[in-house]
Amino acid sequence: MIIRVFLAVATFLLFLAVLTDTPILNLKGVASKPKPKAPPVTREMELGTINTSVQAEEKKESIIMNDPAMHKKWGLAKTDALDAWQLTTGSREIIVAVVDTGIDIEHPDLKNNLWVNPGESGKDKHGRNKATNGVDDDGNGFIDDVHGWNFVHSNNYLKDNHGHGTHIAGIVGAEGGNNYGVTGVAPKVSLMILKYFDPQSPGNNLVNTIKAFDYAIKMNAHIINYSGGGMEFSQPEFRAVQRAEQKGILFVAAAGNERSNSDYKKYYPADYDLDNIISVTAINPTLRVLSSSNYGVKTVDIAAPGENIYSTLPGGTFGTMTGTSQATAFVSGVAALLMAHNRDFDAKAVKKYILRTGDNLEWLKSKTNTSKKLNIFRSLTMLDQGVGASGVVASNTSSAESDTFNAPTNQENTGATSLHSFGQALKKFVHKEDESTDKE
Ligand SMILES: [Ca+2]
Ligand SMILES: [Ca+2]
Ligand SMILES: [Ca+2]
Repeated sequence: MIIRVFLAVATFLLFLAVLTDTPILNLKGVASKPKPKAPPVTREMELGTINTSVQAEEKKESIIMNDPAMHKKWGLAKTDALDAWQLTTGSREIIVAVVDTGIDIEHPDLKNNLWVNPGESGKDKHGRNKATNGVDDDGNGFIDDVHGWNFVHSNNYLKDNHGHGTHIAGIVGAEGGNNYGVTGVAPKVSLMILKYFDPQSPGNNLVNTIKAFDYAIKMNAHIINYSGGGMEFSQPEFRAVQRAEQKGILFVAAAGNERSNSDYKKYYPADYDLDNIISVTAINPTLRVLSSSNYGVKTVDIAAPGENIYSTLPGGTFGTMTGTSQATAFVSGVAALLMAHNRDFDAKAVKKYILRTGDNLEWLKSKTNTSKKLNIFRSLTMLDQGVGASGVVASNTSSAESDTFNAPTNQENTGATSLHSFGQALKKFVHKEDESTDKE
């Protein structure tokens, strides 16, 4: 009998608690409530935990994030923290399929980075907008699928009434340089929105998940970001991810928030034995794997920031969330930058670069198969310096950036070049703004 706890319901309630100031619900308690009967095979949302102090902080900082003056600081933060963006800020040509709870398509920090289906945009022969003419103009089986598809309700209404999908999309690719809000890891990108879960219509979301993967494959996504999962192997899901592999599509998957060792308790799709999958666990500001995150020296590939991550939320707002979902989105953003930087890269090449250029951390040896945490700048810099995917530096390459290349691979020493530092810089800035706002 396949039983899968549906964490998304619990996290949705938590999200409501954030919005309504209701007392915090115990995630563990909610998630472990006995079910009246075995639920259908589902995929969980890997949101992880939110605590009350973070919620209070979130509300306060949401206001600050909407401050029109903050873009000045953001410019500084970008210069100091993400040197990687001097190499590339991404490209609208790179498509990341965000298979999640939908998105706030009107969010000012996301709307310009939505994927636009070329076959469902522009005018039809009657002069009508193809996006709204009620016709499947590109004949792909989906009517007016201009930014993606809602597989829960089989329509193009992508509204996110959970919050998770909007948050993930913003981490991957909130618009950079628009003097507003936050910046995704890939400031320029095309976000294909594939809604597989709706808390108001929970059903067999594994079926929706697989349909969403096949849409991404059919419509030429370069990267699939998936923050859900479950403990049971699904042959149809495995085959769908395999179809993505055969097409060179990278599949970035959350390691899961089960607090378990995935080497012994597998978590899917992250742990399918396929070469295009990157399994991501989450670390906190001290670079330690979150106690809620799955780990595994055989199964989990890399660690990325996943605690109190700032990103977009529905209603044009911003806030923090925690979990391997968030870490996964960081990796998808970096993959998008890598693909923008080298259009010849397929899933395997991108995977090799990301996994081999991270920062080594002693304590990750027992948590991941690479012992590494994500480092966007290093991966792009090594790419520029002719480092093969084998990790060997081409002998004829040298540049002004060699210092960066030779920087110690030890953690805290990655300075302003790491994503972690970027997050820290952001946090510092927000708190600074916070203080000055209080004084006024
Ligand atoms: Ca269509
Ligand atoms: Ca149409
Ligand atoms: Ca922005």
